[in-house]
Amino acid sequence: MSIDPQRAIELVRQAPRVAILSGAGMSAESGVPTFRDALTGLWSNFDPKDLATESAFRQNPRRVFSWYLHRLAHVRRVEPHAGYRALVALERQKGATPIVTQNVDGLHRQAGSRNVIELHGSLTSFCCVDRRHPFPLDDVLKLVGVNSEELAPPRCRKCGSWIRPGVVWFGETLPADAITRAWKAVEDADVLLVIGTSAVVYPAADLPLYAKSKGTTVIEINPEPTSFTPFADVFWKATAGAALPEIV
Ligand code: BJW
Repeated sequence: MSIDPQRAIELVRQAPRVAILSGAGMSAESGVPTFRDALTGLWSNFDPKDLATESAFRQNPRRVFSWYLHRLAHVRRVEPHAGYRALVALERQKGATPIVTQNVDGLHRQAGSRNVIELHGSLTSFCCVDRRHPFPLDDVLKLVGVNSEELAPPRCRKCGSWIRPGVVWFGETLPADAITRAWKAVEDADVLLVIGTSAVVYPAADLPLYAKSKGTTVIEINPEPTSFTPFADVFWKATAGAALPEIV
């Protein structure tokens, strides 16, 4: 394993096809909290069992819905940083550069990346909890800023069940189409850049290992080592906002 950033830059420069796997660290410099960073991570203040499972939602829909509404309002105020813009430039240089993201904040698209695969859904999509009937974002946005600590979610107009965020909670399967596209993107790539993920949540955490098994070169960009680091071809100890602009 190399820790030389120049090696990473050279490998990306020479690769005809590059794919990206991003996690919460990608958005940290835009002001979106990660999940597992000590002190600042969302799970350092909240227990995922109370907020990121369907049973938590059914037990306390007000609490869970309000938490997601709060996060939606926050991500609507933030901007993609220079690292995001660098990935847009990389797509221009290389052609299709699939970005497989675990993030639900929509910042890759907002920056202008066109080939984004959202493994864990999106904070801007809503549906009902019983039958997954879609619910309009505009009707949810009307509730942002309503002065109430814990707001009841709206009801589905078709079946009357609660409206929930269109994200993937623990114990739920990932969207089949996103899975297929993500695994294909990694299979087709010469280099996979793994940016800002602790690589502990499955099945996303399998992707870098799958890439290695297919002979794809894997470069990890993260200020902290992860359990995947020993398997990376290059570990670039840096933030996304510092490293990615250097690559392009
Ligand atoms: C920087 C930085 C900077 C900081 N620049 N970097 C196999 C083994 C064990 C368990 C399982 C398994 N297969 C499935 C499971 C169960 C479970 C799981 O993985 N559990 C593990 C925690 C043990 N997986 C699931 O349940 C998944 N579903 C599934 O497998 O379905 C099949 C099934 C069904 C029924 C039964 C069994 C199987 C679904 C997972 C859904 C995850 N959902 C969440 C919430 C989404 C909604 C929301 O946003 O609220 O997704 S959890 C949370 O973790 C979120 C993230 O996408 C995900 C990954 O986190 P990520 O992105 O890695 O963030 P962090 O915070 O962990 O790491 C940040 C990193 O950034 C750190 O490394 C920092 O150092 C770094 N960083 N600043 C660059 N500036």
